[in-house]
Amino acid sequence: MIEDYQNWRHIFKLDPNKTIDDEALESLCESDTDAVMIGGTDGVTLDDVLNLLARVRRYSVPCVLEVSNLPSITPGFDFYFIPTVLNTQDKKWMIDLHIDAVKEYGDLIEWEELMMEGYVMLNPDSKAFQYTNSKEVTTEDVVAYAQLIEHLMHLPFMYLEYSGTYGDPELVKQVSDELNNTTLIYGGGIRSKEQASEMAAYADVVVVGDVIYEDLKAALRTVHAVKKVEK
Ligand code: 1GP
Repeated sequence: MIEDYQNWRHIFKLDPNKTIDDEALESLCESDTDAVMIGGTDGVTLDDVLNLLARVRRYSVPCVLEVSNLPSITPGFDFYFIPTVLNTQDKKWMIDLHIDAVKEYGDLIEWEELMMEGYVMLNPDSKAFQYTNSKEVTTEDVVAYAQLIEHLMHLPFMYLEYSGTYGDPELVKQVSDELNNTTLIYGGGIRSKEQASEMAAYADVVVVGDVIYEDLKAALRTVHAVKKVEK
């Protein structure tokens, strides 16, 4: 059930700026993953998003747009996940783009389909970190972000974004200990089922991205690895 997003454990994130053949896409959509998320950092165009949406829609898996820019927003997704980057130094990525989007699409928005993700960028070498002009943070900072997200902002999701590199399980555990109502998403550098299980012990949802394009079989193995772990 689509409404069960709070029980999701595993998501495949597809980058509209990368190519994937039909066979690979079918195996991902039928892998027992809980959702396919379409999102990327740069080069995300409406054409590519629409194309991928239409192809994922052949399958019953829920499909989420993680909004990265205004022109590529389109109807037809089950959910729209809206990042707000908490450690950016440019408030464009925290609130300004959101205001622009509401001004442009306000009347068309089905608000119950929108979920905000409190993002913390944790890999300074990643495109996402640099693109959003984020600043480096300590573990203490991240724990404070978690408290803020849960108790003051009441966001549905907190996203620990290690994009491209495997993160620190101890930090993920500490953040997890702070959150009761906010769902914790971990993403970054998962290349094996062992890494997927390790993060699944602490994060509610594990996102698997790049390895899809590098080693599809390894990517597919992460689904079961995550789902068999009790959190
Ligand atoms: C990226 O968090 C996701 O936004 C997944 O990271 O591509 O490193 O798997 P990877």
